[in-house]
Amino acid sequence: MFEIAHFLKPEELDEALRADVSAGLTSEPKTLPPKWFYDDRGSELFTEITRLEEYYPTRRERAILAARAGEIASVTGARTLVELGAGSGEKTRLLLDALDLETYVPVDVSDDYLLEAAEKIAAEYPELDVRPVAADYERHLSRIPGGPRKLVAFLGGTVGNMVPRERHRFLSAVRATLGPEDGLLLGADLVKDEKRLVRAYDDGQGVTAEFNRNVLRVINARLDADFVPEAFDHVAVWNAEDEWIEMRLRSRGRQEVRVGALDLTVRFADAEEMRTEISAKFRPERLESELEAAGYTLAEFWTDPDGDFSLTLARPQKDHD
Ligand code: AVJ
Repeated sequence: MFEIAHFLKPEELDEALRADVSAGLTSEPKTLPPKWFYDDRGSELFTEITRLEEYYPTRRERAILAARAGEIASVTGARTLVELGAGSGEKTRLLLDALDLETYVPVDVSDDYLLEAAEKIAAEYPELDVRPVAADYERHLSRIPGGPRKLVAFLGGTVGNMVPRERHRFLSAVRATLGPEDGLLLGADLVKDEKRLVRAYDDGQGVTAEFNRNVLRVINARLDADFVPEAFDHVAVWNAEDEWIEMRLRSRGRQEVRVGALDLTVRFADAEEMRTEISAKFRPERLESELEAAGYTLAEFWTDPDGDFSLTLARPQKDHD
């Protein structure tokens, strides 16, 4: 029906994976970036996570969007919606129903998912110009098409996957794509009771554990590696100093892993932990100061009734134009 604009050639994606895995597995301590969780199985596992009783963020953000979509429409007058990390699009519909849009630009790295979601939305909203873009929103922001009265949405709390320095760079790069009438709609999870936070990342059914191990399956399949996913335990801890959840994989015993495509042999000590994700949680003041430092002013700040999750509407600072 339509084509995806590809800013990411499959070779580039492969090259980025190789570079990340090679750097991560040879550093001390070992790390792997979370963006490689999301092959088809990883995306399905994440969808399963969003339905878990313990995992509150998706439900809370949806509640805020349901309550505020009308206000978002009237305050922004948005005609163009650019959604970064578009995913499955359930929450998107709340925005599409409320906004009076001409153009919808879903952006995601995983293009199978993207095309499927975009086709469904195009069928449901025949008046809407749907222009899916396969891109890495950390690298290709300036090339993503826009339109008049643009609202850039970055939902789900994915901003928490970045460390503060990366967040600043990312928020500034988004800011650089905004005109004076445009805005950023940012979903961010909030600091709360440690027990609830840890449970949200270490559920009783072990879905998050499978999601975490899935990154090893992705590396096995794409880089000809021989990780035994079951030989790693899922660990979720609250880092109180940095105020983020860390997911790690802990080696059960000593083991040696071969990554064929990198011609690399990696050794794990018994109980060695490899970090696979951070998920930062915010205090409202911090969110505001980070947005201000990146050239925004806070137009609206909403939470759900329990104050679990936040949705911020930020606008470009006037003196920056
Ligand atoms: C999709 C990045 C928002 O950090 O909460 C869920 C991913 N990791 N459970 C998050 C995730 C473990 C999720 N984000």
